[in-house]
Amino acid sequence: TTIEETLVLVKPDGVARGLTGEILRRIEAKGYALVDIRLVQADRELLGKHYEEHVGKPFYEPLVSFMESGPVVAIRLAGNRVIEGFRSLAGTTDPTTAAPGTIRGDLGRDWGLAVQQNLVHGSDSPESAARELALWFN
Ligand code: DAT
Ligand code: MG
Repeated sequence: TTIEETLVLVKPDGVARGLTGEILRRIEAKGYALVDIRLVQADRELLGKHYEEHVGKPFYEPLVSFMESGPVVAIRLAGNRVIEGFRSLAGTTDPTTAAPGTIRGDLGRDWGLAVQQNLVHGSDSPESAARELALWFN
């Protein structure tokens, strides 16, 4: 086994729609351990660092505006290969085509909403996880 930690965010759409409990239920049912959890109103400085890989892309500004539109739930999550495992639980980026059985596939709406309203974030590598956990939990 390879125990890892990852950063999960329930994004503003997930919090506003009252889906935090359902998302946590899926995470806990998988057997992952909640190490720390907090409600955060993120500002542009934090979001700029969090999404530094996307600075300059056409969707960057709308993404940051969306992410600062309301509180997010930040979770430090631990488990065997949890970085890849949580991304599998979350489903692919666009809820329109995310597989059924995943958080984005089952709960993500396709009512003409922008793709950034996809309920959750999960770190994509051990390096990203370490960097992002330091941003949100220090
Ligand atoms: P993921 O969240 O699946 O890791 P990502 O890191 O490529 O996806 O992008 C970060 C977020 O930016 C993603 O959750 C939603 C938004 N996003 C990505 N690609 C987009 C696009 N082509 N148009 C609009 N928003 C996009
Ligand atoms: Mg990403």
